[in-house]
Amino acid sequence: MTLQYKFPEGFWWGSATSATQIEGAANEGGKGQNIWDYWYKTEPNRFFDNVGPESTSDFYHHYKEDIHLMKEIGHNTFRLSISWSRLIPGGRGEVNPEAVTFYNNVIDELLAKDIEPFVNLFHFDMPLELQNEGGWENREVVEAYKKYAEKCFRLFGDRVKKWFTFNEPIVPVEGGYLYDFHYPNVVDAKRAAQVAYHTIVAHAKAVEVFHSLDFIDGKIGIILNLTPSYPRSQNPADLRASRIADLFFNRSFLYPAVLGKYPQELVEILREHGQLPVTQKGDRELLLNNTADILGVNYYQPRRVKAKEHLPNPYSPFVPDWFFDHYEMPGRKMNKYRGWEIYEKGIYDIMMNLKENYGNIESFVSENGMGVQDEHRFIKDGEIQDDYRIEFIKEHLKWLHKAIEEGCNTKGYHLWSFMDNWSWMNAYKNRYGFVSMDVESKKRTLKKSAHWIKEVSKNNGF
Ligand code: BGP
Repeated sequence: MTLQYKFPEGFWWGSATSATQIEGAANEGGKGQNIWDYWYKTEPNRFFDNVGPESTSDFYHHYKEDIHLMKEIGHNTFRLSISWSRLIPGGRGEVNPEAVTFYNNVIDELLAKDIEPFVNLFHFDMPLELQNEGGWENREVVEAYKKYAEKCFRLFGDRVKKWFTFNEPIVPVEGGYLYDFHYPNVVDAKRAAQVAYHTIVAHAKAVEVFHSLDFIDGKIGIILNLTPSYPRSQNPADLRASRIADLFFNRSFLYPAVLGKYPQELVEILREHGQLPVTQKGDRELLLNNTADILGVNYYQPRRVKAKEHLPNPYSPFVPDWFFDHYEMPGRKMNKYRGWEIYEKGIYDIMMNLKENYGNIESFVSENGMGVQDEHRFIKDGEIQDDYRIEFIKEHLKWLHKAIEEGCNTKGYHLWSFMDNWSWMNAYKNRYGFVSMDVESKKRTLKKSAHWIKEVSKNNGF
């Protein structure tokens, strides 16, 4: 068979998930509470259809069946996250033996099926007790995280070779401290900056510990959601707006995680507006000496911006949007269900940027996907005919292929997500999986895209 898009030998085919979104068993197996368990209990009506994280996809009890399906559809890699509050209830102290057994079982089952586990340590799920101490605003929580990370490396590092410190660390900053879609629902840029800063310090500390353990021979990195920023026009005001959006939403994490320092322009803007976080002596060296070995790129949509039409009210709370307005490009392609623009070339632009400005760091697409509402409308002969998802993946893969041909150090593609899952405030509103999951019965059924990806993975291209 002649393949038009052939990927390099050993390309990582797989999908991504996170503990809170798939495990369920939120009150089982000795797990402690995290902010999602708590927020849902206190404000259930903020969640789509009032559905919370108690049972989700019940991976906790179905992991064998799920890993079997992963194998069935050609995965050679799979991303999961460890739930901090499951492994160490309360966030500090003794590990929970039932959690150790569970994660050992999952890792061993994956390896038995020749699926390499990619393990992420933090996916939005702060243990409640630590949030009550201030969460990432509190420097002591950074120390607790470092201990948790070390525990994970010691428990599972003999078998897990790809580690990630955080998934989308900017999201709890935006959601929790700027735009009200994560607990603790605060709007305060200075606190947001502190949270962002402490997250990066925590990342660097975990990298430092990881590299100090001589029995470890894997790699450690971070997963960032990158939204390439495109200006409305080439006029200087639009260009500046786009540059600042990029500064806040991409370079704020890319720079320190990959280059080990903050962009000077960001520091200056925050200083000018009185928003600089508190730092400690030695942090600068810590960041510089502990950059990521590998970068996961989550890409869903670009960010299109234009110059601000009205000056912000200087008495309103400072937010990054003071510097730009969002711009809806005429004729843009949309995922109308999720309300996100589809721009496949964005993946290529991200990878070329990593090649040119970030030392061509080893990377992979760690999330990309299409959330669709009421997918049962597309069932035919018992199977969801998600041709739109196949098209979506294919078009992104074409651009990824081009990036690789042009020398980008890109090693794989993970769909968000393996199966339909509980998605924070959106609960089950948008379905993302290769595998559909009946919320009531928890029955798993392959979608058309699952059969398609099986062929693509087998042939290493299409
Ligand atoms: C990413 C997160 C995932 C997942 C995905 C889809 O930002 O890493 O956890 O939620 O987005 O998001 P949504 O369900 O909001 O469409």
